[in-house]
Amino acid sequence: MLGVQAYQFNHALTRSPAKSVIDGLRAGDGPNPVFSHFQSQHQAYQKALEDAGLMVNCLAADEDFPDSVFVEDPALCIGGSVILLSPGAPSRYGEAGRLAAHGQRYFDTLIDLRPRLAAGGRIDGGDILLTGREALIGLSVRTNQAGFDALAAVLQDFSIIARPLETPADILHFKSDCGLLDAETIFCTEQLAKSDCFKGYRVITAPAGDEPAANLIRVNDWVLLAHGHPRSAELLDYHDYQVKLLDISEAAKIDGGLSCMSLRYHRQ
Ligand code: CIR
Repeated sequence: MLGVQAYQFNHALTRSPAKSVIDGLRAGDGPNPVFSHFQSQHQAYQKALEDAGLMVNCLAADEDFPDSVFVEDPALCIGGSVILLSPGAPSRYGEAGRLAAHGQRYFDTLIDLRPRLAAGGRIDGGDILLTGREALIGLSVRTNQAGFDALAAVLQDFSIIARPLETPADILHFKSDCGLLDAETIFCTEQLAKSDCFKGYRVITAPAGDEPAANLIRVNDWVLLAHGHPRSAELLDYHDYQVKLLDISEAAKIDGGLSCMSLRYHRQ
């Protein structure tokens, strides 16, 4: 299907946070991120990807889109290909178009899903978990059935079966609450674990109170985990995963996590 494991990468694409990131979308009415702290946390995040063996290319900040630092949402990578999606939040509609300009430079192939979508079709990368066996896609406030259908058809060309799931209403993105640990294992919140969507996988459940830790990313030999969740870190250590902690408190203020700040991919 991919030729490598779903957590093996040699490249990543990121985008510097814009000053407008302080206006990023958020569910609550919490404080704005502090721009300078966001920048330094983003730099540490990129360094962790490099330390895990990836070549990281960082796009210039795009002030027109406060949430554009979250590059995972307007696109999906399969091997060295990128599929431009159609983000579900109105203020983010234009983000896929901004990525299109970079497609030829950083990826082997660019596929644009947008012309293939039925009217009103929307899908965010944050709702897509590639496991190496299949694509688990959470229908959510950002991803609808038309978005799912269009992507599922494209994934067939990569011999990937897409499975639709329901994202619980209080969760922004499906992957806000889960991450892949290895080909067989998923780390997730208790709420998702109970929903039965990971039938056939080994599931490790985040301790109660550690829900934000569920959005971890496995990158080659490393598991990147949000700082501030020592019980999750211990649990993963117990299961023999090599964990690196990253402070992403500024991204978290606008509902961002670890997965959404990069597109990780594998070029031959
Ligand atoms: C948004 O609401 O779109 C951003 N403030 C956060 C996006 C986080 N993306 C993700 O979890 N995949």
